[in-house]
Amino acid sequence: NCVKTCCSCCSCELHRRGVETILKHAAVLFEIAWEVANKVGGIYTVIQTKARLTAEEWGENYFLVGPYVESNVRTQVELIEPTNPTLKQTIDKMNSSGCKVYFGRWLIEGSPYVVLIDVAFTAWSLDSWKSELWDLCDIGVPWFDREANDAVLFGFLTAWLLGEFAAQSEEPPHIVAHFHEWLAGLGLVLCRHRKLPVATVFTTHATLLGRYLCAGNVDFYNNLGKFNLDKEAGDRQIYHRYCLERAAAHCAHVFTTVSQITAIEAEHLLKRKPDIVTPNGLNVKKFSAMHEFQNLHAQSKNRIQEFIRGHFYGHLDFNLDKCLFLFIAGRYEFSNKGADIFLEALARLNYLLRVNQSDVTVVAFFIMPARTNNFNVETLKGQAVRKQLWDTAHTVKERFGKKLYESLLVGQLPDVSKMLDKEDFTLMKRAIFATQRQSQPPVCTHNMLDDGSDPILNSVRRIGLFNSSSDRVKIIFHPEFLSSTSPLLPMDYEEFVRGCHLGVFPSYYEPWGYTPAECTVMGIPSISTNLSGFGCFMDEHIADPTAYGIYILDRRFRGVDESCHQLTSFLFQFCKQSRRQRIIQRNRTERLSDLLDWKYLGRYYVAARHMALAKAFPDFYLYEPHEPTSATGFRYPRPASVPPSPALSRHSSPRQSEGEDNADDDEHYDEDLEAEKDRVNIRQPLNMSSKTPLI
Ligand code: G6P
Ligand code: 1S3
Repeated sequence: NCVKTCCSCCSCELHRRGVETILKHAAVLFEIAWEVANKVGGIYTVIQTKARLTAEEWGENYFLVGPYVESNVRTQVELIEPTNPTLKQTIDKMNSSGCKVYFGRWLIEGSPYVVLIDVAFTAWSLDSWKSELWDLCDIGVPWFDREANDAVLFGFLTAWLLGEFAAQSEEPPHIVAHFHEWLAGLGLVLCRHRKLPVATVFTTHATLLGRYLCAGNVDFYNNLGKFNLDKEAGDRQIYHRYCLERAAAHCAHVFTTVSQITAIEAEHLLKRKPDIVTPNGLNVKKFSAMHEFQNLHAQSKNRIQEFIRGHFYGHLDFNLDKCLFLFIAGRYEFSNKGADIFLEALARLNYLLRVNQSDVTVVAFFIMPARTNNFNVETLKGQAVRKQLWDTAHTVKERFGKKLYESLLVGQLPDVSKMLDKEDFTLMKRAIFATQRQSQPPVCTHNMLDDGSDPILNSVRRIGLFNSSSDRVKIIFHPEFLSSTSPLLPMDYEEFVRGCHLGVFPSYYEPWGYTPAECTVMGIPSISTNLSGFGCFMDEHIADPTAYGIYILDRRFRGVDESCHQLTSFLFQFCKQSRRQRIIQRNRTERLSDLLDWKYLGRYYVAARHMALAKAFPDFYLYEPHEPTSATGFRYPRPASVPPSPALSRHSSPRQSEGEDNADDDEHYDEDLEAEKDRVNIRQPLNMSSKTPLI
């Protein structure tokens, strides 16, 4: 009966036989996370994008388990009767015992089944479950920590669900339960304590202590092994959460995390070395025409330019065609996400562009949600003025066209001097007068509630980048996530990213970092760091990341000032590129998408599950990882088609000749053809690497 189950390659004989064994034993997979059908943060993206692949692999035997949140269910979930008879009995039994458990299909790609548990409905059990938790493992959860209370309820309820499912099954079932993050971790601890027939996997997407320590002023990476963990957790009032996280990591058959850097962090802070690194993927959309994403860039850029026309009305003394859009986006953790050094580097870039008399203007967007009191008047006025100018131009054009038409109708060429009359000029003058303004274009688009203490605004005040005419670097802080229904910048995040030139994510604490990954699959270059999971992953898999538009900032072996200097140099080099070089670079960036596709990265999840099955059911499964050798390590080569780095093909001066910068846009299609030659087939099993992800 015993079948060897291979590791991570998805296509070898061992893998095939492993999958057959899972099918034969009708193994069932439950994936449990607080962010199932519940968008809170990055874990939602992991679960939501991965669902299709996992549903394809496990079919009817795949169930996601999350909290029931009515507003989410109304918009994202179709509630149905449970399809699996055992699960139906389980849910019926729980519901008749005072729980509220729902079953449905999550309306996302792959339409996976979801089991949603209303934790509030069972809040009456909180005290007894907390005391059971205390008796079991001395973890006391304070009454005021709402999130931890939810974690207790969710943990007991998921363990109940799995236990009931096992009890209802006729044959001893083979269950795999994959738990994400500390909020779901207690369910795993209880499964092990109750000795349920469940193969458990625990994935942490960051460590609690790591996040808290980095947010303070701590030299985190140089002191990883030196922290007094209990004390640090206690000082931050997260000791109970920390205990739940650590217990889950230790009880799991298989412990995983999202990157090598977080694996090292986990080893020190949770005292368990992860068994496998499971990097985060995305669903990569492939266009039938390879240059389609370039067209999308141009379209979205036009829309951002429109916004800029309004925002800078009265101060549009720079050439929009030579304007580069940079952005940083994400959770507002000022120093963890590197907004601090980005601002400093922008100040230095401003100086460099000015002394080099560059004709490039940089607009840097900060998209980080903060507490606000809606848009400010000045920002809204800018868009209204732009609209008025547009309407005026349109009206005059209509009147002009009518006169022209009438003249042609009577067989005469128009008298050009009479085409615009006094009324037209009055209209136009009025519109131009409306664009006069006394103030500078605002840095912030909203009324901030904490204006005086806001870290971005305070840095802007310190470095003095107030969008004045002499500045070559302009700043726009949009303290709210983007939305296509916004009256100001009506674009969703994806459209906005496509329209920008460079994403800048110089994070200090970033277990993975979806933002630069999203840029990559859309063909937009980005800056990340060697302290982010994404940056380290790309560095390992690409021979010359910079040539592909993946700039990796060194924040590990350099001081803050040096990192800032390097960031400035990346930005300045980027500003020196011609349009043609940017187009070539975008083509190369987009070529890396396959590397970030779940179709490739999903295999590490497969490996984790197989490993857990082999540990929990050793009579049925055997896990045999490939020996890592340097020959099996996968690496994108330097691009062969053109000089490897735009830096090498750049001009010695920041001023490009007009001809060069206006290079025929069609030229990038030649590069598209070259791209096919360079494209690396990462689906070939030969290139499958267990080198990095398997620690
Ligand atoms: C894409 C479009 C081109 C456009 C170019 C602008 O490649 O297909 O038509 O000229 O983007 O690139 P830029 O880097 O200047 O925004
Ligand atoms: C975490 O979310 P965050 O932005 O708080 O999980 C994400 C998904 O694994 C990860 O990409 C990110 O780096 C972590 O920090």
